Amino acid sequence: MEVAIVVPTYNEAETLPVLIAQVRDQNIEGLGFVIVDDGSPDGTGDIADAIADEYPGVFIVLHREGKQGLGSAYRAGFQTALDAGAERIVEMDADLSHPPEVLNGLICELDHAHVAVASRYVSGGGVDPDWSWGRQQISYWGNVGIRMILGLKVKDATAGFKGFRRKTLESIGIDRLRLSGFGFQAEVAYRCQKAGMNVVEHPYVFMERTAGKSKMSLGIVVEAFFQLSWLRIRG
Ligand SMILES: Nc1nc2c(ncn2[C@@H]2O[C@H](COP(=O)(O)OP(=O)(O)OP(=O)(O)O)[C@@H](O)[C@H]2O)c(=O)[nH]1
Ligand SMILES: [Mg+2]
Repeated sequence: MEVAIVVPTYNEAETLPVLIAQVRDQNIEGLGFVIVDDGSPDGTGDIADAIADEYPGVFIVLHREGKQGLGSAYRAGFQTALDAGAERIVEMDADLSHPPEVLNGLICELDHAHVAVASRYVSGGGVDPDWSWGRQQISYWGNVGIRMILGLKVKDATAGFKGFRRKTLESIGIDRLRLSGFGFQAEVAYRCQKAGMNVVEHPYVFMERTAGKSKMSLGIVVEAFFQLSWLRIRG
């Protein structure tokens, strides 16, 4: 596979097939998927296997035992994509929050950038218009707070819709990434900045999930703030 779309899943039986169909509709050359399922009780892993059987050579489905966190799923997925020879690796959520129509534009950015961040906070980007004012503020200021803690230049530090050149992941070192939950995305952004990568932001509008359940909780956010502060101190 030339372009690997890495998708971590935990109980996304409803949305994963829709996401895959929408991504395939984008006619991306050399497209492949790496699905990382953590034994979803709703059968997402079996659904992924069934779709993979329909399109031989396009999918790699990793089945891991029990929920091990988003960061750990991405580390495994990135490594698998590299091992499969992918030159461009894109991470995206399974819950349709990240619109597949953005993929071609995002991947094209990698012609001239090491990292392409799909961004809510550049001109043309945004969040679901149905979000309440309060929800928008929490998301916006949470992002500002994390940028301040880590000294990040990238405007959207928390969303997990990004593309990387193969060399980028090789040089930041997947093994070095430590954070498992919400902080993982910011940790990746921090490592890319510290390694001197050229990061560009490409606008998109984040959509609220309409099916399945969020894995986000206040505990995860608080944990991320402590972990990211420690990351900044430690370097
Ligand atoms: N394999 C695996 N996937 C996970 C895990 N936790 C979350 N995911 C997946 O990671 C993606 C992002 O998780 P979400 O629950 O949507 O988190 P979020 O987008 O930050 O939060 P919402 O805005 O509430 O949706 C989804 O595709 C999840 O299914 C996990 O422990 N293991
Ligand atoms: Mg989500």
